[in-house]
Amino acid sequence: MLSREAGATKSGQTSMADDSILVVSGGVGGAKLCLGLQRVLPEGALRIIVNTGDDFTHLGLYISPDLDTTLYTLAGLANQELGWGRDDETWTFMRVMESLGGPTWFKLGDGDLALHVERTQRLAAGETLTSIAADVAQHLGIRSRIIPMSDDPVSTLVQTADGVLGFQEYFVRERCGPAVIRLHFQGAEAARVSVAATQALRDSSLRAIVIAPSNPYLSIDPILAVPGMRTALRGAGVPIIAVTPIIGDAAVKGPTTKIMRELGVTPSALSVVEHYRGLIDGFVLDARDASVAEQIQLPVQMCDTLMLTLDDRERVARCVLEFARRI
Ligand code: GDP
Ligand code: FO1
Repeated sequence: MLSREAGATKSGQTSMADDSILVVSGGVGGAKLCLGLQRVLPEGALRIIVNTGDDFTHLGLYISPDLDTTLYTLAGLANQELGWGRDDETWTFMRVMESLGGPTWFKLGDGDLALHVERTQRLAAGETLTSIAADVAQHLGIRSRIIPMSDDPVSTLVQTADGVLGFQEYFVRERCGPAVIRLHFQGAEAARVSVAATQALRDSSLRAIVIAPSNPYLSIDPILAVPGMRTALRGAGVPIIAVTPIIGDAAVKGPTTKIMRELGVTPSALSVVEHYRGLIDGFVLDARDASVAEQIQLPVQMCDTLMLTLDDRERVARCVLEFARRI
């Protein structure tokens, strides 16, 4: 069950998976694990509910960073160096924009631009983000299902001492500099869990839910803020496992521990467990943090969670699947 080694074969367009795994994910950290899972699972077995709280409109274009990081990563097109956007990118558009005195704080590569233009005009024509993501995934040859958390607008707002910032203003323009006082997921109260997410959670093939090693505050909380999402996750009746995004007292990348400190939370894997307590049934802890395993008071799987290489991503994926089978 659940692994390619267990007998599944590569096959055609439709899902051949008898068992499925659903990952709840943000951008770069989540996509690393998703790539590992996609590589070790049978085709079609991976479904991913992705954060859309980072989405915004820039230069008239609808930008969905976590969806696109997931799409590019699973298609093998991701820019590993930047952690966002496409590999082998060119930047003529940005250079010309700069020469015209236009805004350059948020960089759109020439190739990446095509996806934003295509999505923006399809949204304007009435298509849903879900259907566009599924279609783009198919065009990129991705066999996993990439599902936005909602088709309704949810925007993460960051309250800082200097005022409230839109997520990308905080993250990219201000480089996460201002101290976070509070996060607000604007629109979440009225948003509905996407139909595709609900279907994936009700699918009788579902065997486990994995909360990716994503930023709990910026990437996972917006997903959990959509009314009905927590109930749907718990209601799926399968083990929910979170993978630590923290090793020791540090994040592998990004502002996770800075934000934890600013919110008055001790940066540690234990704090991540507390954040998810009541939702999760088990926790994947980094082996370097073995000394805190006993304090977790939930089933724990230890492994080296650092994913630098493709082999690392597959190793962590196998570790998660083995844990899912065990609990
Ligand atoms: P973003 O939306 O692009 O910021 O990406 P995510 O929220 O999905 O991921 C950011 C989180 O991923 C950070 O807290 C990182 O510590 C974590 N992360 C990134 N790479 C790794 C890794 O190799 N191993 C582990 N355990 N966590 C990672
Ligand atoms: N991140 C940056 O740090 N600088 C950028 O100029 C930038 C552009 C960009 C364009 C498209 C896209 O999908 C993502 C982009 N990101 C950029 C990533 C950024 O949006 C964040 O990493 C995520 O929102 C956090 O998940």
